[in-house]
Amino acid sequence: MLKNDLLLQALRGESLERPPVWMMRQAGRYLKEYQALRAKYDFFTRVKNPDLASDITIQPIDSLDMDAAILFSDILVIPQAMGLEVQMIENKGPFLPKTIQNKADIDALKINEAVKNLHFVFDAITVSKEKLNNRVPLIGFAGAPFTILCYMIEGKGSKNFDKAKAFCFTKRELAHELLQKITKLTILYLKEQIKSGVDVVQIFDSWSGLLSPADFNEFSETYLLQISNELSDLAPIILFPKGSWYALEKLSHSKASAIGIDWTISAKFARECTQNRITIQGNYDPCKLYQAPDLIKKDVHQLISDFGKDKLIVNLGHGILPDIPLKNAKAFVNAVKTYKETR
Ligand code: 1CP
Repeated sequence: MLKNDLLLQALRGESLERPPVWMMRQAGRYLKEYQALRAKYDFFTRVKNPDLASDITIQPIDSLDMDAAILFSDILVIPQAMGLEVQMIENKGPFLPKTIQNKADIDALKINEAVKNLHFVFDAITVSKEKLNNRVPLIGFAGAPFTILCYMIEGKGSKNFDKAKAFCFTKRELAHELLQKITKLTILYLKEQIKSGVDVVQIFDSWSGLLSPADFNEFSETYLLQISNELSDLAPIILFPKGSWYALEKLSHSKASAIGIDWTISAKFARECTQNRITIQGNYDPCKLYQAPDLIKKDVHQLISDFGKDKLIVNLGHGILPDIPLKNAKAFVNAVKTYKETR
């Protein structure tokens, strides 16, 4: 039994004294314990060694005491397991030397073998659960099919992912073939993560906000719904279609348990669109963590009042930045823990 299951309660929509809190990218570079391992081992060694990955997973729980851990891994293990080379270039980000261009490239992508190639993730989950010793729930994750397609076509990070979008619009059938293949593997992958012990799964659609509402329906939502329909009986799901404010209403009718939002969406708008049908996760601007701790505390209490304390998971609107002082990250977490309704 979990000692702290606030996150699971919030995902079930139960009324709580205060909402749970965790931070996207909480297992990462703003922690000196992480930097120490980063200096010794390259990125994919950290990801693929279950002992290292699980140590990094629990670092933020030990030092900041969040209400949930998220597995240290990356969304790009999926293209890698399907057979594409993925390099992580120091201080720059991912690079895929060979991108997907045509039908033969898509046909060559593996699915069944890919699940076997991902066993290091399932092992890291098992070891993380042991090290967490039931303190808090463990969140597993995957990239949304559209976001994974972005990297498979573009080959690296990009501001607008023009090539990836051009592929979708000019080679529509191939794009859907690729999205469907990624979806199939993602469902198998997340089922295996749940079997290995994750309590919740989050789907990161980091680039869905680059799409118009109609294109989002076609290239992203279709696949997010397939994933939620397949998994919702097995574990609660958090969908994070970053920037896709127009998707809130429709996704609030999906089988997901929560929707993550970024800071461009107001609490009022989010609650109006979703009518309390679903828990909201978010949405503090990660740049505001540069402010002094007392201002962070004031903002966080305001955020909770604006959304209401129930059906809320306090988080950032995107990942924590690498140079945020630890005391500021702590102020964020502690502000949630000291929140008391003043009515
Ligand atoms: O230490 C380092 O220098 C590597 C930085 C880093 C880290 C800490 C990368 C490279 N990935 C990660 C871990 C990671 N990635 C986690 C760990 C769990 C956590 O603490 O949250 C998660 C959930 C991810 C997911 C991820 N990877 C996303 C989706 C979330 C998001 O931020 O939008 C994306 C888009 C990636 C790709 C990726 N991996 C790494 C970088 C720098 C990037 C982004 C590249 C780009 O700008 O396009």
